[in-house]
Amino acid sequence: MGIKNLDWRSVTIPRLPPKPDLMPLTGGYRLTPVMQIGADIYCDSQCINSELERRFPEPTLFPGGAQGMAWGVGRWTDGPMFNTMLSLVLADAGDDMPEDFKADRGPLYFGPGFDLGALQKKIPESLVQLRAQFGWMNERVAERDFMLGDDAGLPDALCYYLVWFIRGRYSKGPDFLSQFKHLMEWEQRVQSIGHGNPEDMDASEALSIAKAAAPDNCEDAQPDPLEPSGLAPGDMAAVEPMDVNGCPAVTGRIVRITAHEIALARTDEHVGDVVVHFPCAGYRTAKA
Ligand SMILES: N[C@@H](CCC(=O)N[C@@H](CS)C(=O)NCC(=O)O)C(=O)O
Repeated sequence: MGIKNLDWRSVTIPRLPPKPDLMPLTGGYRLTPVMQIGADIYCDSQCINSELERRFPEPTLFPGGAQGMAWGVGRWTDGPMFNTMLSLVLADAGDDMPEDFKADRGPLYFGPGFDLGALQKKIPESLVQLRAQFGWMNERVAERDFMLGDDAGLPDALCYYLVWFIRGRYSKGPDFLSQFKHLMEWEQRVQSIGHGNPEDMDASEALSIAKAAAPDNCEDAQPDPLEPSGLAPGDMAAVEPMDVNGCPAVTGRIVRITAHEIALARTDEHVGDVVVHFPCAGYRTAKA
């Protein structure tokens, strides 16, 4: 939002399920963040960023024409690196974590056999892994202002949230980060971009907006003969995130399916007809 200097409204959702005002919009997807534009709901920051770039192309998230591999940075920062960060942060918080938070996030990220003691033994290992990977980011900005050059882009947003997370959520975060001099200078530059122009909004207003709007039913969407799953617009499908455990699949009628996006039409008594959009990378789709 900051890179594109957008005006937007911010609805704070609960940290823990049930998330009763989110479920009517997403049909069961519980992760944070979710973007709503009218009756179109975009799940996962990958899908959100892609839609923002499509609707608001300038300034681009891909300065220098870097689209393509830049998306792959997200499968690293949002995948294995985020997981190692969580392992460190949960282990470090230990018994200071509220019980309900521990009981939710532990199995969500580490499966039903989640064992806090085992994560605590792995703290040095996690730090070794993170030192190497933050080291890569640090090198990348040693001689340039942003990850792609003179202007901020998607990889800056993807890397920044990990720096923000470890600084604020790991008790020794500021000390740990102090070894990455260039990254800390870059952190300041990213912070000064800001978040565009957010304004708070009540969840109830977001639901009313969805109810009053008509979703993009993607009427121009064509079946894709190369679609590996054989699914096509009109089929019922169920979509679930692959990086976490125990998240219910969202079911709906496919209105668009491409190499990068799957969009499902659903109806809910609180919000009427909506279309829920997911990225393909990192999400599993099955016929329903
Ligand atoms: N791949 C997702 C990951 C989202 C994610 O893991 N978000 C965390 C918050 S940082 C989350 O949803 N935690 C559980 C929750 O909020 O219920 C994305 O990029 O949007």
